[in-house]
Amino acid sequence: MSRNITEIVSKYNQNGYLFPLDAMSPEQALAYRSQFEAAEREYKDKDKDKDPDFDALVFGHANMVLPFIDEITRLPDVLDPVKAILGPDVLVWGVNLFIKEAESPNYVSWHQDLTYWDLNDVEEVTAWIALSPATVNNGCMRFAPGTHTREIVSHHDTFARANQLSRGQEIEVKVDESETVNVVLSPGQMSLHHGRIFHASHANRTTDRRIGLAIRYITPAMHQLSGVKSYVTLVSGEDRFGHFNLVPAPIRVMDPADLAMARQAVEAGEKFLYAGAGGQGQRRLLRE
Ligand SMILES: O=C(O)CCC(=O)C(=O)O
Repeated sequence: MSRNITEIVSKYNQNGYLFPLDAMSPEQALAYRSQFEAAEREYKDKDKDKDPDFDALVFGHANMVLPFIDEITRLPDVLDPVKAILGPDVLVWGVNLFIKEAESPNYVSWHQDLTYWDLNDVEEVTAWIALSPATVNNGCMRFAPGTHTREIVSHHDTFARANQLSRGQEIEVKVDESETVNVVLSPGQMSLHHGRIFHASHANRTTDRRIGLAIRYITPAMHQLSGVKSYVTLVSGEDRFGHFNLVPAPIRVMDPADLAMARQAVEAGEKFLYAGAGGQGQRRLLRE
């Protein structure tokens, strides 16, 4: 898709999403995937007992502990369309690595992102970058066009084991599947989506992993309604508000100082992400 900024903004505003956009070359995507999988081998499997938080840190704040993920959040081809939507001042509020293992039943139920994020406004956009192919068979995202114009609808928590969301939350509105679109992406391509769009994804029925990096960009004018100061990185322009804790780029892969900061970020997020969940949602990713 061409990089006509006016077209990007108008299509995004109309549908609540936009894809495919080129975030990087397929070769670069493969190289980032290899770097991530090397870090997984080194820290997740080997040191699981030493650092049981690997999954929680990497799932929610990979950009704070893995420099190559921070680098992706700052790539011009990723940031330019985001800035067209949000303006020149941009923070990264969170980075979720959504991995569906080969032949895994894990899925994502229909939801609206902003439901539990405790943010006061909708000046947010997610860039979802494919580090592997995202296909119908391996559980690419699906969007319900135009639903970003709706307010946040009721969700209920299911805590379903195979649901990859923090509370297994799903919307209580019937989604007409025939009117949804499959967000099929090649490695290196990305989609952009609005924080109120209805979206979901099926299980992975293939023999390879499906790896997507969901970067949550917000403007510095936003704030947490609860007063919690979340931990963010400034990736464009300036922060003239001071509503968040600004975190520097990580020093090296899984550096202890960065890990300590990322742990604080996880703890801050838990104050609102699991509010009202009766303790059920706490670090549930550790058991997946
Ligand atoms: O990766 C997926 O399948 C779902 C991602 C998602 O829900 C999101 O990025 O908001």
